[in-house]
Amino acid sequence: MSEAIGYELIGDIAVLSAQNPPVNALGLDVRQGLVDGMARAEADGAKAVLIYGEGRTYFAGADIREFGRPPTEPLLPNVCTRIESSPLIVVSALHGTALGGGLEIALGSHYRIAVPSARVGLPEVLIGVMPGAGGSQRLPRLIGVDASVDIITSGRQVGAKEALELGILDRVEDGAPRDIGLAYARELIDSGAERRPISEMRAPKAVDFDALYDVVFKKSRGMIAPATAVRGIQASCELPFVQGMYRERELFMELMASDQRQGMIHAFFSERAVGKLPELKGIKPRDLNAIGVIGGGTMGAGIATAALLSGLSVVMLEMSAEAAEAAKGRIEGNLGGALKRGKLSQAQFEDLTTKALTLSTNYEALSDVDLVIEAVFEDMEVKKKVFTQLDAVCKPGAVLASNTSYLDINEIAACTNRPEDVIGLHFFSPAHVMKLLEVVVADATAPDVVATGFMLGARMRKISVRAGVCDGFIGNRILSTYRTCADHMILDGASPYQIDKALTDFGFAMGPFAVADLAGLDIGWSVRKRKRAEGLDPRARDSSYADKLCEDGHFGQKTGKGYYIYDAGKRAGVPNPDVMPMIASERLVKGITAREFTDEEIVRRYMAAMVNEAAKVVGEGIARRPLDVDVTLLYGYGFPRYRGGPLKWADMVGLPALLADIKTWAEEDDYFWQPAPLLEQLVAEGRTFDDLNKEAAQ
Ligand code: 3H9
Repeated sequence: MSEAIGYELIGDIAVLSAQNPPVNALGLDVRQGLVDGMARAEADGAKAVLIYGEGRTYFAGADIREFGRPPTEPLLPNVCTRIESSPLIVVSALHGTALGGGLEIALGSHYRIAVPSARVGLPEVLIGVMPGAGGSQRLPRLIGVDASVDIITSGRQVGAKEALELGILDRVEDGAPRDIGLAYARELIDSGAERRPISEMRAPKAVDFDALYDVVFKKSRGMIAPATAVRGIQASCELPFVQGMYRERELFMELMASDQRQGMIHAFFSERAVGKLPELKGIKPRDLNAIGVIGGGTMGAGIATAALLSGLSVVMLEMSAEAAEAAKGRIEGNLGGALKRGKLSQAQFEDLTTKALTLSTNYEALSDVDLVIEAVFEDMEVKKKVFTQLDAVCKPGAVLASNTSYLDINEIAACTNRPEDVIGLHFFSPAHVMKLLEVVVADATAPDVVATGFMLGARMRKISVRAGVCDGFIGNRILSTYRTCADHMILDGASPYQIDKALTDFGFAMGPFAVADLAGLDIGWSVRKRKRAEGLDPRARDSSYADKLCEDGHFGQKTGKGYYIYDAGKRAGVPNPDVMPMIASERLVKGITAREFTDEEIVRRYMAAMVNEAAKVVGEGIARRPLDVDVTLLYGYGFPRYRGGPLKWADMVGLPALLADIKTWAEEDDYFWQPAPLLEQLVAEGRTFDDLNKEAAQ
């Protein structure tokens, strides 16, 4: 028998225990072990079989590292059928997360018991596929179509209590999974219970599946797996079980062959890989209990909120008592949201806002904190003043962090006597909601300071990405390039509205102009002014129509007007009629005759600009690996997850075609479209960005 499944015979109960850490994924050894274990139990004359998982969980699903390789027997659907068709009573005892193929093994069992903390689910759509081992056929037979559609198309995890109410579980009990499972199996044998194969249950009642498909398709914003899963559920109503299984397999294999599956699995592994940096191996982070936040605007208040929610105490420093009170109000507003959603109790809310949060207007209040994050005005001189004061008051070993989104951390560090303690921690607004944290490592930053940055991110449940120092780090540097590309297309004839539409159709959560309105047009304006003051390259195409909006006091959503006009209380706007005339007059001044753009050309140019800059970011070592760029864009910039990230997307469309486009466009503008040396190198060597990810993992 395979070592991944342990076997014991306890009286007349055979016990199969999964032993495949960390999550008992159903790889080949585990599948073979289950099949062998069932045969052995039957040969040993057992009356019942108990299946449970050793370690932290029951099976968390198929081994997704095997996806994309040729399937190897025994296939998971057959394993589930083998378990179900056994003449013995089969009980599964669940703990941890019984997900995907894991829940499908449990559904192949005749009875299911779980500990109260267990969660179950069929999250396959979140990695671009659908249940492929009978989940779409057995679950609807067990709990009906509506609940199955909800669980399968959302991929959500269902707590034990709800799973019991729905009928997915038969029993929920405290105790070790092995103990409660054995007791349940004993009770079933003693009471003369029968086998209870779900495949023999009556087919569920059908609904209007075409209408349901349309609803799910629309809701999934370009993701194909959820709607495809609806067709699988439909088969459970319309076909006998065995044919339904064939249909499920067919649909599953279609999704398995899709780029979306590749993209989503890349995203899954990349978001787990970003924190694994060889340079941090064995490095112990510094102690972290209390932090200081300087500046209580939207960003600072968001950071303070995230820190409080992660159990840190916070000293909020502001310029005046009124500003400090206003900051407290913002933090209370943010925490109020968590209170409303039931994530915090009233008592916890009181504790966080009174005991854990201290307001101050005096730098001395920061003398004892372990880490300070400044979130003051984005201006180098202002930042330097802040860091000079921090250097004077903070205790030795305190981490001094800037939340700057563009400025040079080396220059900031140089104004202190402890540059090794200085780091960039770039949060995204609203900082208590957005998952991304760029940990910006300056030349002198000590490794344990970097490790502390990653630890802070982990405590705040963020996805932290290491970035090097350059204008805008990983995310904003790439953003400013693809945004510039959009501005060029506007000068040449496209409209902001066509561009936003083309890109939301591509899958972005929002188009760049709607994003600019949300972030505040003053941000881009100040960056443009700074860059112009630093001196633009004479070959760079500059555009000024957006400045006009700002000069007129229109900063986007916060002033009710930007590229769009926003009615009070509404998040979606309608096109601002002043914008196109502003663009037209700039074209006139520049002597540009507007031309037509197709949506396809818009996407091709925008994406090529993004990929080209991303390749420069990787080539220069600002991002350690292509996957760091992908995760940054996925979590901070609304890049569609099902496309994996810009560099995964680039690999899938093919690097030679992208480079050829860039070279063609360089004939009209050889300054903007300078091919990234790394892109040229990969094309010349016939390699991909993913090859670089793999090399870095070795
Ligand atoms: C499926 O079942 C298809 C079937 O219907 C049909 C098939 C024919 N495979 O997330 P963590 C690794 S599709 C391989 O850090 P947590 C993970 O990469 C599958 N590896 O821990 C990490 O490795 P490392 C349906 C997996 O406690 C380590 O385990 N199931 C798998 O925060 C720890 O993971 C899913 O989609 C896997 N399936 O969260 C579940 N899962 O240490 C996907 C995890 O080297 N998994 N690993 O970085 C999850 O949602 C979370 O991992 C889980 C644990 C909730 C289980």
